[in-house]
Amino acid sequence: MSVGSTPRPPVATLITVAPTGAESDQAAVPALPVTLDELVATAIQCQAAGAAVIHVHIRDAQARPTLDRGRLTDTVRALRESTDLIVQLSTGGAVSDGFEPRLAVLDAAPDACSLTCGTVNFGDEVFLNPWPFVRELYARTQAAGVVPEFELFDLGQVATLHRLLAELGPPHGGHVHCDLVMGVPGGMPGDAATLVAAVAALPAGATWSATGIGRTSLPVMLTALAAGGHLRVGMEDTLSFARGRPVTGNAELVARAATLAGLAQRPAMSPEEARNMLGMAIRD
Ligand code: KMH
Ligand code: ZN
Repeated sequence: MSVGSTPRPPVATLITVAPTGAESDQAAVPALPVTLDELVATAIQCQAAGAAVIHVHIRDAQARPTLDRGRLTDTVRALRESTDLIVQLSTGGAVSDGFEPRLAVLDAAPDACSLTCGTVNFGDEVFLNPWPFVRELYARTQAAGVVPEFELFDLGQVATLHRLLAELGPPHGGHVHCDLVMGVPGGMPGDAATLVAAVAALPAGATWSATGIGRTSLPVMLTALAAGGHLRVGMEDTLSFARGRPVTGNAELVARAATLAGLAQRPAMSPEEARNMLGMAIRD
């Protein structure tokens, strides 16, 4: 039997950690990192466990989600001082955040940012991303030299990604990298058939990771590895490590992802390898 026509998957796996998010409350989830010190400590542990990118939401002094510019700038600086991780700020924020503060996230000069390509029901709420906002945010990433990660919650958003690229051209760095966010109540389901359909619709040459929310975390991770994709894990997306066993910290989610990637013969990528893949300059 010949395997000559089977395409080779990428050699290594990019692991992104999303440690905090905007939805969980530290009072209910004590292991959630909400202060800058907690976030930096988490980042150091997650890099050691195999992460190359950190997707960042921050909190205020009361541990509520915030897009405060000073805090975002301090966060980018602190993460750069303490780790080699690619710092990706969330422009999604919380569902209650307005468009202007979300656009202003770029003023904190991160390496990268998330860029969701359309509106999606989000549990009982709505995560608003109308076309004019998506277009404006993308144009600002190009002007600011920030590498966007296209967050795709459903297949319609893949069509919007194609429209963005057709109208405004390639992203800063020239490489398209996407994250399939699967299993959000209101978005695409976190299963193998949906992942395969979404990947088939992506622009040619794009790389992608996948994130399974809640109990879809493991099936999405295993499918993504099998399909040649990269991984995002973290307490933004998953609070249970296994049935009846809460996550004790982000590093154990990264460590599990790195173990599975290693078993798939696609070990975790270093931050420098990730920068190369994403078309980013190597940091001094
Ligand atoms: N917190 C969600 C409403 C992103 O970070 O870009 C949006 C979100 C996506 O988490
Ligand atoms: Zn996020």
